[in-house]
Amino acid sequence: MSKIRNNWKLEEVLQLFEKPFNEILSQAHDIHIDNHKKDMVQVCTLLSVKTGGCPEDCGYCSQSIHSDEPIEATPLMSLEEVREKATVARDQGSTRFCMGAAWRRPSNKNIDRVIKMIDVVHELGMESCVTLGMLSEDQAIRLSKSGLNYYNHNLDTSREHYSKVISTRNYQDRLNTLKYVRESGIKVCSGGILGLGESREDRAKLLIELANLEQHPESVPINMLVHMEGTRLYKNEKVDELEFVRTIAISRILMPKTYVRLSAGRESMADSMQALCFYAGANSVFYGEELLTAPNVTVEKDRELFYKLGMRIEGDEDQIEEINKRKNPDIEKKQNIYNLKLIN
Ligand code: SAM
Ligand code: DTB
Ligand code: SF4
Repeated sequence: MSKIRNNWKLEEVLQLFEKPFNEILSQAHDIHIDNHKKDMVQVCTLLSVKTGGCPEDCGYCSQSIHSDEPIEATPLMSLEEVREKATVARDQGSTRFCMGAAWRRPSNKNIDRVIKMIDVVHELGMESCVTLGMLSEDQAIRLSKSGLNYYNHNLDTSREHYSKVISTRNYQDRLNTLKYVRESGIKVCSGGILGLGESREDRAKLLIELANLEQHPESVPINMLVHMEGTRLYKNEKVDELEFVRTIAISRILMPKTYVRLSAGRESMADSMQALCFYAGANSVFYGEELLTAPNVTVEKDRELFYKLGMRIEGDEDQIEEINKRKNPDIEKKQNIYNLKLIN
């Protein structure tokens, strides 16, 4: 079993980045299969329960009022609509449901309303995750008491690069919320985005921030920047695909037991690139047609990809049926497999 460390140094992580591609991939893969079930992927569906109108100025986000083409602001979604969307996600095989709100920080009244939404997700038998911006210590405790499983709060990039991306809050604000979440007993989901104009050193520093937390986040989403029109970073250069895969591999090496989530940006990734990411240790994805405001890969396409790669969805009972059908995969049956849940 791999040793869990919290004392990574910049030089050693930069050395990992310098290693030959195949070497770093096989090192990450070995750690992955030592610590996780092989060929399993966790799927998590996202829902934006309060979209747009956010006062923060994150340079990548279409929901910020500072964007040149800000997305229309909506009020907080009704409980009934959340129930409807969560039911669809559950029926498609999702085991975790993550609700996002475009807030700098939630009001206590809104925390009450989100807690009711969390109850609905649990009634449907899924794990819950929310991402609501900065929290106070009290709010984290209240969410924890509601039984919330995960809180998503990304560090996004290195401490040094942060102010080039966001000026309305600082790194310490982010770390404080992560601390309240951890202390309250909620599991931590925190990761970053590649493509924010950061250097390789910034990528290494982001991973070190996460891996050197007292306890590793249970979940680390690695997002590829989705270039949203009107945002300050819209015209940013694309990140080299192999550099992205390498970053996934190094996340796996630094945090052996964590779920590493291949997050935003999959819609524009080839199957081969996603396959490399899974080999390098990614074992979680966002599942369903939509992220928060941007499109995601369709469920049919994902099922087809998992089938081609021999991967199974964690907690999805239909996978047994899928494996049986796989033993005799003629085209018609394949079609049924990919549409399995959709035709129900
Ligand atoms: N407002 C809350 C916050 O910022 O913590 C929660 C919602 S926010 C949209 C959640 C995360 O989505 C951000 O921290 C960022 O990492 C990611 N994200 C937002 N826009 C993105 C984009 N265009 N491309 C990739 N990731 C993005
Ligand atoms: C995370 O790391 N990525 C998700 C989730 N956490 C909340 C959000 C991705 C957003 C992509 C752009 C959009 O949909 O607006
Ligand atoms: Fe607001 Fe979150 Fe978007 Fe930043 S990433 S502008 S905090 S919704």
